[in-house]
Amino acid sequence: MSAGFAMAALHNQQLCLKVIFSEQVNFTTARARCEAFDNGRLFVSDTVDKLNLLRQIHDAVMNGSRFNLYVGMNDIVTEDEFYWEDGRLVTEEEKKLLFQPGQPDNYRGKEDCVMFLSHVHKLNDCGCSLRLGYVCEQHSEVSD
Ligand SMILES: [Ca+2]
Ligand SMILES: [Ca+2]
Repeated sequence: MSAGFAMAALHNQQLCLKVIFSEQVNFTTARARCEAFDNGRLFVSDTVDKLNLLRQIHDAVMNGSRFNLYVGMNDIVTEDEFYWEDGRLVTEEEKKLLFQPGQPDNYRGKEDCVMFLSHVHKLNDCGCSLRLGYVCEQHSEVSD
């Protein structure tokens, strides 16, 4: 595991996460930063349990501050066709469970990236040029 990653166990799964808020960057930079770690990518936060875990880690490291964080999902290629960073299409069920009610709304036609809203621990689609913190994971599986 690279420096700064925290290991967490969720059911039978080991997660290796790093929340970065010391810099606020756009989506492209956040993604590149995560991919620079061994087996790194933006966090595929595809269950409610993972969002709750992210909230716990966020609250533990933020010391009362709040930062919205880029996670590993976007609809950059085709509007309203969201993909996880592992290449999997986001299902309608996942959207319903993980997004804040009323989201994703592609507000002003310009929201193709996704952030973790730290105050409600749900997702919201947002502009990719917003400067935010981000959360990376180190995954063990081979992705292609
Ligand atoms: Ca969009
Ligand atoms: Ca939105």
